[in-house]
Amino acid sequence: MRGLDDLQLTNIRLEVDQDGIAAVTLNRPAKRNALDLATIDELVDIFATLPRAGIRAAILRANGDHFSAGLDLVEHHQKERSAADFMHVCLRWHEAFNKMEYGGVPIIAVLKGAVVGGGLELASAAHIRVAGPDTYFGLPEGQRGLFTGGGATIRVADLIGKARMIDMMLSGRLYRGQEAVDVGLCQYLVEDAEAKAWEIARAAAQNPPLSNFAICSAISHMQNMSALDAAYAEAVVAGVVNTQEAARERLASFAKGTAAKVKPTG
Ligand code: 1HE
Repeated sequence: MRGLDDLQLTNIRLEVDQDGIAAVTLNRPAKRNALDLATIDELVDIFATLPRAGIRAAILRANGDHFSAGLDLVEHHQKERSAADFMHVCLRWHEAFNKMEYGGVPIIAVLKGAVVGGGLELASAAHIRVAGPDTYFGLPEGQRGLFTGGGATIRVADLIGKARMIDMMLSGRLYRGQEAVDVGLCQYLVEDAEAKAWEIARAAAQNPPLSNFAICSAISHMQNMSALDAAYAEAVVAGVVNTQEAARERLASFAKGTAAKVKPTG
């Protein structure tokens, strides 16, 4: 099985720190981190590998002033793709983003500048979105004569509801600031998004990996099920997770009164 050291990366940088937290950095700032097929291939490889490499959490960040300008429009234009060609491109995007959403490793996205089109589709496959003050969100597909192909109809509609998504696509409406938080495009709006994302990742990395695996895969799977099947699956997952050794140790500590209490600080 291929490991992190076997990955061939050009458009994305990957670093792992001593706590097992991976920093995944989009690294095409001259092209505003537009997502060409090579970048999508690298995302597939990275997010297929992280879960089995013992990674505790991942930060998804970008070099330059913008998180991502979405689909590489120049590549798409130059390749003169057929409908079948582009369908296969989209399937590859889905492969990458599904590996992120269902992989079981917590992914925290650090957002700045443009988070538009496919860039928003990428951000919405992360589990937590942290935005800096200059972040803005858009779905300019309509203006470009395009349609979303990287899962926005599922994930962005899930975050903000279909009426807002349709408005963004028809009118070109951009969201930023507190309004972006209020509608659900991001959960945090902070001065230093990078620092906040690391703080969240370090907190998440303290949880037992099996708990994080369930949180970062089971909830998404269960949303695709009927309530009856989801309740069944939840019971099965809880059966496995809630009887793990790490849970026994933590509950023993709680029973002794030595575990941290759940109370607001400050
Ligand atoms: C690109 C792309 C791109 C920039 N594909 N090359 N996405 C969009 O419609 C957004 C298109 N981009 C923009 O509106 C602007 O570039 C930004 C607001 C993001 C940034 O503006 P700015 O002034 O900082 O940069 P720039 O001068 O526009 O671009 C710098 C370079 O990046 C330039 O290349 P250069 O070789 O001439 O220097 C641009 O061509 C290049 N660049 N964005 C390719 N997107 C699965 S379906 C998903 C459908 C979608 O994602 S639709 C949304 C597409």
